[in-house]
Amino acid sequence: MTNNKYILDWVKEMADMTCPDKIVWIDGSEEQAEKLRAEACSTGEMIKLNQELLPGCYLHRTAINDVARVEGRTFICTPTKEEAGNINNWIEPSECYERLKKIYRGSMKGRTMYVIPYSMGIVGSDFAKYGIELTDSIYVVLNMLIMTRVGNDVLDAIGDSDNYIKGLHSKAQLDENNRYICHFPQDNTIWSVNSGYGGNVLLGKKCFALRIASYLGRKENWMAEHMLILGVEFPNGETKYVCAAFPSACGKTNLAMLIPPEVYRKKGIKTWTVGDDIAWLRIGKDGRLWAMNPENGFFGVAPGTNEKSNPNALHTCMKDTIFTNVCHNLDNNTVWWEGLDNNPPKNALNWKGEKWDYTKYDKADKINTSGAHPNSRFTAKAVNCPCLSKEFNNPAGVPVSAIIFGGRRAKTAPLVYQSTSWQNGTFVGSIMASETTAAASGAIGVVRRDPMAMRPFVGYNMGDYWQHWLDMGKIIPHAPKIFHVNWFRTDDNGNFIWPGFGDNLRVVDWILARCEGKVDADLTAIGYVPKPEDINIEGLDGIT
Ligand code: OXD
Ligand code: MN
Repeated sequence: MTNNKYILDWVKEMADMTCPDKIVWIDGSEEQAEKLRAEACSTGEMIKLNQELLPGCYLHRTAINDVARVEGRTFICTPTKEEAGNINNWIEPSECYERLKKIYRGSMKGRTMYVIPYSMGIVGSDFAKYGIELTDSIYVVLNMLIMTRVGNDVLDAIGDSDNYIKGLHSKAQLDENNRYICHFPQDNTIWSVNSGYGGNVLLGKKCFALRIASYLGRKENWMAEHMLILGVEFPNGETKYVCAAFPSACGKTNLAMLIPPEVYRKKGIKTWTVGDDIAWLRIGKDGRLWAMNPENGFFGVAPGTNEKSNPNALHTCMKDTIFTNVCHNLDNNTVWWEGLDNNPPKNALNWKGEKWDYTKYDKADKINTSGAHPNSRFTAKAVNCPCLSKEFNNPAGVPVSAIIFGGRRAKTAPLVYQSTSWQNGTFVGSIMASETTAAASGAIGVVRRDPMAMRPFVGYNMGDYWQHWLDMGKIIPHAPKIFHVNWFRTDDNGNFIWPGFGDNLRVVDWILARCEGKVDADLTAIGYVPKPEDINIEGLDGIT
């Protein structure tokens, strides 16, 4: 534990308000985690899956009304509305604290409050940031143990300072009308109540590593972005890194874990995953922009993940994984989701825990007829990823050659183009748009503007965020080049034009060649576009 007075006083104050029966400090040990898993299984909060086929794997179901991030109930609580901007929801901080205190009061009665000290980044390193999450959910504890670096060494690293993010989460009654995900950037505080869905309650992820961190980044001259980090290793042994920002459920995990097409593999080109969702970017001593992944695991979308689309993700989640809201195959006590294979289980429970009849599946009504919820997830350890980069634990991260923006657009946006400068690239990021997905509640498939894929995640005014991008451009001596991609264009019959998945490396290859000045391009009104012959389509069926 700790003697840190700030921490002890704050834990006491929160416990006095929420009234848990007991308080348990999470120490990061396997022994404690195992006890919690057993407890969660004994209460039905988690189901232990077939340990021969899926060692260390569990299934959890959230409440039916609580399956995605709730952007309408997510608030940035800065003293003035201008600081939060006109895209974020805003409540004045003292009003918000008062409103939420009423909901939190007594909400942990009969429950345990867990104290989770966690680090975003390598504990003790220059660029790590620390948080403590208080929660009444074992599911949250077990997910945080996978997604972040948890334990007593974090308390040691915080020492006697008050420099840590104070997160309070209570499931309360899971009442959607009183669900709040609130950020107080000036107070280093996050309060989340009445939800049990990952994106709302694993406070290290969206709440800290994006919303609070983007605010800190602006103050401290760095950037927190909704980006994957991918390494491409060339036969000469050199590895180049790109960061890519796509909105939720648009294939960041797939690009981060891609397997090169055969023609590339034959040439000895390999790809490595550094991160699949969040990048913290700062200027290195060499004047380049460096990216590190503050997380320690993947909270990936399950549906659509299969041996072809993303074998690396599939292998990553074959052990030590918590599955949420997927379909439960009762014949062999394993899990299934739409798009895993063509063999839906005949004897199964759907994501709601009801008997599921796969023959009734209707694509137009996925929520009610699918086995797995469209936003069902796997929480899996990064160390289990077969293509994890050897730089994953490098506290400084990796130097970035290119930043890629992209969205899901059936029409309009071309396969790839390059901006003409950092400033123009900032503009390209700012006009990003994408068709909405199931990762957030609301309509699906509608084009919405999602600047830098950060619309739901900027912890302050979007206008100031763009200014921060422009300001950073002035102080990065060797800035990455900025590109835009769209894997999702369709023909008039609605079929995808580009094969996507591993073949996206062909586009990344062009991007890296551009960064090195190895390939020419045509300057158009939107920026540089490739000459058709410069995208390598060798071995690509059906494209000539
Ligand atoms: C996520 C999201 O879970 O963006 O990564 O919703
Ligand atoms: Mn995300």
